[in-house]
Amino acid sequence: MNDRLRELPNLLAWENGEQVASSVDWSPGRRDEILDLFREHVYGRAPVERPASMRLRTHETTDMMNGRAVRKTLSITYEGPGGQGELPFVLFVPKEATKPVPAFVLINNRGTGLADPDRQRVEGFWPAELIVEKGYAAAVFQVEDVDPDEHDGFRNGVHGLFDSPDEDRAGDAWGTIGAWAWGASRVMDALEADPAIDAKRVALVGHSRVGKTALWAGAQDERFAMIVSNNSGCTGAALSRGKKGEQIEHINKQFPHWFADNYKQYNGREAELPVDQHMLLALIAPRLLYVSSATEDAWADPASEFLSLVAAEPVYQLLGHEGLGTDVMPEPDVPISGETCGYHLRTGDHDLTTYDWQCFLAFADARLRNSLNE
Ligand code: GTR
Repeated sequence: MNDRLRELPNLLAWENGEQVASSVDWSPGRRDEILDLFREHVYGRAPVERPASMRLRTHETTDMMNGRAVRKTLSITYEGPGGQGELPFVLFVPKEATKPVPAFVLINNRGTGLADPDRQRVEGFWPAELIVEKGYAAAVFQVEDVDPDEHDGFRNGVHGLFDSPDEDRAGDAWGTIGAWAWGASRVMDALEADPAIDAKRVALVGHSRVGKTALWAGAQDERFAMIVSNNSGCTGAALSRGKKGEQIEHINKQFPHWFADNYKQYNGREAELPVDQHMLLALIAPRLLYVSSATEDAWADPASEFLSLVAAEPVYQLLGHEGLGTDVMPEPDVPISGETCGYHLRTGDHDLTTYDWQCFLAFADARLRNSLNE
């Protein structure tokens, strides 16, 4: 056993030290305890789930991709004490589909240029044509439409709408990653309402800061059948204890708005955190989970991303499934998968590429189409 695994908080021991005896104790049970620890110490608590005021509007339906897909432009509106918000998103649905199709949702933090809804620019970051060709719907939303990626004192975006402006901000109030995860759940609400979509087979994908977001969204919202976390590194897939590259202190200093304020107590004190990131991955069990790394992405630390997936395996097993099924890190560009989890290490830089998507799609072809949800 890798020595780093011995240092981790025990997934299968209750906070009072007793062992989790069987799958019956997982959910409701130990799973809720872990989820609450992440809310309290890391990502913060969202003050609202689906707002009662939420409305969905379809603005336009257009034939695209040489008639192979229909593009829908939609928006979700909601009201909070601080005013009204609007989250636009785009959805391509394969045209030849005769029944509801599974879908891939990309959370995009890199601007519409890399996920162009008009397809004037086609980039590997969001190969919507490839996704559609494989029989999936492809949806995308922009993070800044939910909450800006800057430290604005939580005045703008959904924080401005739903947080109480009068009170001091609580140590466990949601940060920006929590807000983006909330946005992903609202898009899921919208997909559930669309008869063209098989909402029991929706995969949520994020790269880097939104790879962290995809994991947090999947941990909280069990409607997502598959989560893909690409190069998510620190406070994403990677274990914090013993991590190389970016550490908690770096991330909290550079991005003070991403997490709950409480998380700053753990700057340089990883060993004192009551959780580590394998516990976040385990919250996705028994659903499908794919983690991907890149050889040049030392800041994210591929070895710590891989080991985290290995360390989540006991929960998949507790629930009667195989996770990744191995603790041997594969060579670059050799994707591996077990019954419910997949992993690859791409040669190259911190990025989301067509190769990564091909691996996600191959995994989904094998696992999501016959997912555990049925
Ligand atoms: C980096 C940050 C990483 C990662 C990345 C990104 O600067 O340190 O945690 O989130 O940004 O989103 O590209």
